[in-house]
Amino acid sequence: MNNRLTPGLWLTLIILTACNQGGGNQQESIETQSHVSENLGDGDLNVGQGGRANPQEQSMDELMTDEPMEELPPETSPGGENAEGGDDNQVEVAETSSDEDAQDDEQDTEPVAEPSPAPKVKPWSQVDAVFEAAILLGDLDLSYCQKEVLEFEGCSKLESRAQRQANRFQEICKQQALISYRAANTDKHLKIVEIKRRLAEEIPAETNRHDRVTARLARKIERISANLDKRILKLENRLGKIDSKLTKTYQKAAKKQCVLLPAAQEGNHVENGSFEATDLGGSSWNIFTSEQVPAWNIEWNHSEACDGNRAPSVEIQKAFVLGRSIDAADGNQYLELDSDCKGRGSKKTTVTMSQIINTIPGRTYEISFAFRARPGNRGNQALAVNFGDTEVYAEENIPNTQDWLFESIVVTATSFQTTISFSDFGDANTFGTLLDDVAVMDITE
Ligand SMILES: [Ca+2]
Ligand SMILES: [Ca+2]
Repeated sequence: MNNRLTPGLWLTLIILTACNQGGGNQQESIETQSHVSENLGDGDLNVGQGGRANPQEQSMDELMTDEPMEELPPETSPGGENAEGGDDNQVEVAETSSDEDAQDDEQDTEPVAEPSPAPKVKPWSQVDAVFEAAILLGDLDLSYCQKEVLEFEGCSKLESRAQRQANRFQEICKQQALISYRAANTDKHLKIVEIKRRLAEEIPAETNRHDRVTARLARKIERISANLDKRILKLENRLGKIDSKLTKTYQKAAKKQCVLLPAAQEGNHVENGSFEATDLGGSSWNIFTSEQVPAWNIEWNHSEACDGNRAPSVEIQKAFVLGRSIDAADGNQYLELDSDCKGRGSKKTTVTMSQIINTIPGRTYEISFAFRARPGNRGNQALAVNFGDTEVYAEENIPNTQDWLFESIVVTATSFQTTISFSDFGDANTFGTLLDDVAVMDITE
C-alpha cells in the first residue's frame, strides 16, 4: 500500500479538518477543559511561578499520557460473519479494548497531585482524516480488501453467509490499513506534534528539562509504535480466520452443488518459474529487485544487515559461478537464494522468493523444483518451501553435489489463492542454494 501522501493533500486535509471543527484552530483539538492541577508532577512545562501560560493548555503529563483508543470492531456481531448457523459458528474472543495505548500510562507519568479526567482528545483525528481522503481521492488503493463472491444457484443462506464474510473481510482489512497508516504517520499524532512544538518553542534547549522531555517523548513514540504493531498483527490474524471461514462456506456450497467453483487451471500455475524473464544484459550474473524478476516477490531474510540499502534483491546467474560452469536445470538461468544488499558482494543476507498462485480449495497440486548447493565448501546452504502457511519441504546442509536435485511434493489447496515461497535459511554469506524450474500443477484425479 502506498502510504505516502503529497504535502498538498495533507494541506487540503488540514483545511478540511479545520472547517469541520467550525473553523477552530487545530490546536483546540488537543486542549482540554481547565481541570488540571497546577502542581504538576514533572513541571516540565510549567511557566513562570509554577503557573501555566494558558490555563486551558494541557500539561506535559497529560500529553505524555496516552489515552485509550477507540475500540476495534468486535470480533463477532449480529449479522457478522458468524451469524449464520452451521459448522463455523465458533465464537471467538472479542477484542478487549482500547488496546493501543492502554498499557502506556504507568512508566513515564510521574505522579500528579490530583488525578485528571481523561482528556477529550482524538490524537489520530488528522491522520485518520487524511487516510479517508486518500481513499476518496484514489491515492490509497484498498481494492485488495475486496473478496469476490462466487455465483450461487440456490443455497440462499450460504450465499448470504458468504456475502457477510466477504463484507467482514473488507471491513477488517480497511481497519488494518488504517492502523498501518497510523503506524507510518506517528509524527502526525497530535499529542506528539504538540510536545514537539513545546520542546522547540517553550523549553530552553540544552537544559535537563529539555533532555527529560525529549527522552519521555521518545519512549512515548516507541510505545505507540509497538502497540500499533500489535494491533496490526491481531487484525492480520483475524483476516486469516475470516478468509478460511469464507473458503469453508464455499466448500460447503460446492458439496451441495449450489456454487460453481472456478474451473481447474491447466499447466504451470507458477509464472516465470524458470527465472528466464530477467535480462542479464550480457553478464553472467547480477542482482535484481522484484520489479526486475516478473511475478516474484523478493524478501531479505536479514534485512537488519542491510541498513535500508536498496530494495530486496536476488541474484540471477547464467552458467557461471566462481569460474565453474553450471548449466541451468531448465533454460539458461537460475537463482541463488543468498544475496547482497549493498551492491555486488557487500552486506550479506539470504532471500525468500514468493508468488501468489490461483488454487481451488480441495484440489490436489504437485509442487516441483530443482535445487542444488552452490559448489565449494560455503557453509550451511538450506532450502525451505512453503505452500500457504505450511512448510512442505526443508533441507539444510544440502550435499555439495555438482548435480541438480529434483524434488516434488503433493499438496491439497485450502484457499482460492496460495502463496508459494522458497527460502534459504542457512548461512548468510553470499553463497547460497541455487533454485530453478519451479512448477505447481493441478494433478487432481
Ligand atoms: Ca531456468
Ligand atoms: Ca549461504
